[in-house]
Amino acid sequence: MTLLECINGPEDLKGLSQEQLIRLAGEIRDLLIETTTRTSGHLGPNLGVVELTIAIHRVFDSPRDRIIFDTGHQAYVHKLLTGRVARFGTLRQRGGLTGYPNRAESEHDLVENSHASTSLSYADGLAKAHTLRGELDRTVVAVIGDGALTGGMAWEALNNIAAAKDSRLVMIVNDNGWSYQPTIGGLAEHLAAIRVSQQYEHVLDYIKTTLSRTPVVGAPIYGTLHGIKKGIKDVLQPQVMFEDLGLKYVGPIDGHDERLLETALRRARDFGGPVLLHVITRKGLGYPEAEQNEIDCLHQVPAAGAAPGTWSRVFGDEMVAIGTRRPDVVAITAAMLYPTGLAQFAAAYPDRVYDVGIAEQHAVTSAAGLAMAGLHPVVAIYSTFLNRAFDQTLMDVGLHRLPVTFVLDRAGVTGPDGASHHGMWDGSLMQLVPGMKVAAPRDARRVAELLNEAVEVPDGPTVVRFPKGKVGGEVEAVARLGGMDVLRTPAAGFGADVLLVGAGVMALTGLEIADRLAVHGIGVTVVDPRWTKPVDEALAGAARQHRLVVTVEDNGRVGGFGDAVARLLRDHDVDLPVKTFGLPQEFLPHGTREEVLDEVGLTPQHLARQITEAVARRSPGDVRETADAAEGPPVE
Ligand SMILES: Cc1ncc(C[n+]2csc(CCOP(=O)(O)OP(=O)(O)O)c2C)c(N)n1
Repeated sequence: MTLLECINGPEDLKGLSQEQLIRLAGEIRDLLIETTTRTSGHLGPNLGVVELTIAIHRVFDSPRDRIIFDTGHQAYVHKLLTGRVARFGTLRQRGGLTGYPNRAESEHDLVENSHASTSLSYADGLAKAHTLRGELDRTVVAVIGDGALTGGMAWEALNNIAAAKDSRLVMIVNDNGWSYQPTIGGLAEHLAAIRVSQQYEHVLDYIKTTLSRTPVVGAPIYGTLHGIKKGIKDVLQPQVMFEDLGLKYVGPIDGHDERLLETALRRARDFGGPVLLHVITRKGLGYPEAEQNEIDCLHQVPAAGAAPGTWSRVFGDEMVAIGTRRPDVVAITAAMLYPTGLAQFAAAYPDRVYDVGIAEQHAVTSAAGLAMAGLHPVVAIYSTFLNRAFDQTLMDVGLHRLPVTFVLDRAGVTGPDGASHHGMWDGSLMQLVPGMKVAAPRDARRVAELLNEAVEVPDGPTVVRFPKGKVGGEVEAVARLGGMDVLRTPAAGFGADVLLVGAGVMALTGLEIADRLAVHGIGVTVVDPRWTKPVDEALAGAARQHRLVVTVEDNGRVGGFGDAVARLLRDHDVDLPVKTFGLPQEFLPHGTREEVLDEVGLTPQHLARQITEAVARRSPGDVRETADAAEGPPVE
């Protein structure tokens, strides 16, 4: 039995010797590597926080003390130390452990949202509540990466935390110099300056060795210690920005020296007010493939880069072509140059790409500025992360009718990252933005086509949204209807029973549905709208020639494309039933994309059954009975 297998909770860590802790760290790293290379997952970040997480759980008393991991992708070690070793092999698998903290899994998990830069705000609120309720024995611990610290929310929180002098709150800045790529921006440079200040480090070493012999007696000692250090910092550059904000700053500390970490954490805990602990770690430590990976230290396995054959890569290739023709086209990424497919554009036009850090709100309003000055920005962002910049999209871009193109990768069900990563909101949110045009390509050829159309729009924002993963085969249109592609008309001898409008890749699902419905004698016209906003008026005329209208989209059902189609038909007094299929408006669990789609009934088989039943209800004699019609669970 390994040492790790004997750890059923944080209390089991407390009696371990220094030598055992080193062994434990090795076992954790082995398991992290063995598991994530098999299941996929965030490897580099977790290898970097092994000692830090051990130290946190030895010093603090979770769950009475509250531990929050910003973003949560680096919480695997925390999972292992809080009773989940036996289940770790199920990581990110359907029904298995989630890839982020999860309240259903453990009382030690508090925040499960995997959108970055929120931890300090949660921590601020928790600590204030503890103060107000007189729970002065509780400490809140927030672990935030230097990447997540580039997000605006983190700074709003710091501003408030600095003023909340009574908050028992320890902010641990886990500084590995990397986000997905090396962290950029003024803050990153500042942290780097602190890190490389050799002279300063030597002095710290001296202080560390001297003071680690000093018994920890709480705030007074800490205050003295802090005073000494601040004095030294004033003499030795660089000047410490955090202290200028009014925050107690401790560091930098070697984040792989477990003993040292414990000492610092105890002092921070006992200080009695907010403390910022600056910890230096190495992303990927203990796995040479990760340590030496120049792209992202194996932030994720398999790599999140835009591999050949993926939607992101198709987009990236087309961006390079557009860039040659259009010198006014520039690109913006929020810390995700490789995953969004912009790396080639950056290589070809290094001065025309802006990595703004994990700062989606800033990315969008900065794009507004670029557009105001005559450029055409393409903001490449994961669908789920655009949520954060909704107001900027609505007011700063939309209201000003600015030509900004949003390329929303990972739209629809994404898979193993779970509820907070499914890109199922943008299709509805974008319907709300006046003047916004939204395109949903069904295949690679349409990515290029629609992206080119989008960057030609001179007087308002556009969106191009596509899913995660590999792009499928190309499907050519058989006819054009307004600005839409007709992919299939009812075969000879079939009536025009159903007008099926499938947004983006769901148009291809529509073709499979049509095949299945043909078995029941139901004639289907399949249309790919290409642009899901505004809805093409030609749909009203086409609908009149059918008996049932069906929409299918890879987005939440509420307020999405289907609802927009139904509204258009009502507005044109088309009195036909409309069935709108999409994702149930719920926080969907993790699993592969196929598993989740199957679970929510967004597959050809489930949908064909629903549609067959709907047609049969209206004209029972027209539907041929087959075994298939009875298969499959009901859909919402
Ligand atoms: C709002 C938001 N934008 C983008 C991401 C994607 N993302 C996940 S982890 C990460 C990098 C985080 O870097 P850092 O906080 O330094 O942690 P590290 O992985 O280096 O430990 C990014 C950009 C996200 N989770 N949330």
